[in-house]
Amino acid sequence: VAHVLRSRFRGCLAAAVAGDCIGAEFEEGRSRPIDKILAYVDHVNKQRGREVAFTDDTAMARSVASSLIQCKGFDARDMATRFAKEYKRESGRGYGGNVITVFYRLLEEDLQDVFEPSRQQFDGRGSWGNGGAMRVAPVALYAYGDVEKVKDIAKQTAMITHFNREGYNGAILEALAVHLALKQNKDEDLNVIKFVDTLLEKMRIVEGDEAGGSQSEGPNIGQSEDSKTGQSEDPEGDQSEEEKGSKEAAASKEASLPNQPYCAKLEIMKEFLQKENVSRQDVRDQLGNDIKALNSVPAAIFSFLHCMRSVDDIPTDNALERTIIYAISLGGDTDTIATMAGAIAGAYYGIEYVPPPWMKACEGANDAVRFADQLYCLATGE
Ligand code: 8NA
Ligand code: MG
Ligand code: MG
Ligand code: MG
Repeated sequence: VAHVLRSRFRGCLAAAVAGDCIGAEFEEGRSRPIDKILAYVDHVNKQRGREVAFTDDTAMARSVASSLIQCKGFDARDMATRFAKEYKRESGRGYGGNVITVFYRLLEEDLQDVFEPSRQQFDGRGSWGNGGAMRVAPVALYAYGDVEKVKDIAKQTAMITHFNREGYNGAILEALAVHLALKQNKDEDLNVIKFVDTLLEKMRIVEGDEAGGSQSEGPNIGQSEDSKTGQSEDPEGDQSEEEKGSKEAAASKEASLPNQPYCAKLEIMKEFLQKENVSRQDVRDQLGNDIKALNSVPAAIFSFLHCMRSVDDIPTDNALERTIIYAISLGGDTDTIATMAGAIAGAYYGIEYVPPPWMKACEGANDAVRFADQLYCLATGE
């Protein structure tokens, strides 16, 4: 069992890298004809020596992973500094247009509060871009044993650059999807509807907790994750099971309200998964495919679930490969949707499903395996 889990940790980070590297070729394009994508994948498979470069998605995921590993937990200032220094070192990785102003401020020597630059983005609204979600997979690995910790660290890692509720909630949803994929028993067929229902149940609480609530409180600055593991700080710790139940029921009634936008998209996803045929145009129109977290995390999760079965115009038996190709074929923010879909698929299928030519061609794929092994040690104590 242990080697299976290790393989899934590796698969998660390696497939995330592959999705970014291969997806980057098609970024910003309108929907691409599937033949073009298949031809490009063919070309990648035949690469000899020359690497396919990763972009901001992987650059930032590497900082998330190395910070968690070096600090043996979440340390906001350490992670923020890694993001900013990495940007300074290689600024040409295709970063989002506004996040770079956060990086410059994070490099200021007299900065007191690492969340302050992010909080000030867009006149205090914070960024709703998918930059928090695209890099979150290592968090799901590190916090493997504890779903509350997955949510908490996912939110805080995102908030370093993405203070808008849609920005960090997208990171929470992506982290939960990776977490759930890791936990699936592969001896049983994965029930795609149940998978979405589980995410819905969790996101109703995430989005319900905050409905109408202030988002200006922010996380506990400078507090290391280790120093606040006390159960007493669990916000639901003093509630009875009954109270929790009624809270869930109330939240469930509100699921389709516009202040629970991720739940609304998960409901649409369920409808799509129950249909025999769903066109890519429907996915683009209703789930989205752009740089907003809300318009890309759902598309990534859908790509994974949709590609459990064969897809007519993608002639491969490898479901992980199919997932990444399908994610790219949705067009729009292709590298980011493919990296997020890849992380989920890799966490489910394991490293054996990542095509060896991709491991060879994609820059940083072998580093991803090393990060995964270190996170595996931290998460399991092995
Ligand atoms: P970000 O935080 O700079 O956000 C990206 C963009 O979203 C900003 O430049 C704004 O135009 C817009 N935006 C975000 N929040 C708001 C708001 N509250 N009000 C108005 N506009 C807003 O960057 P990020 O880290 O979220 O990165 C997101 C994407 O950018 C990733 O896909 C990444 O790969 C990169 N990127 C995307 C493309 C593309 O697909 N078009 C191209 C190059 C780079
Ligand atoms: Mg990118
Ligand atoms: Mg790019
Ligand atoms: Mg992108």
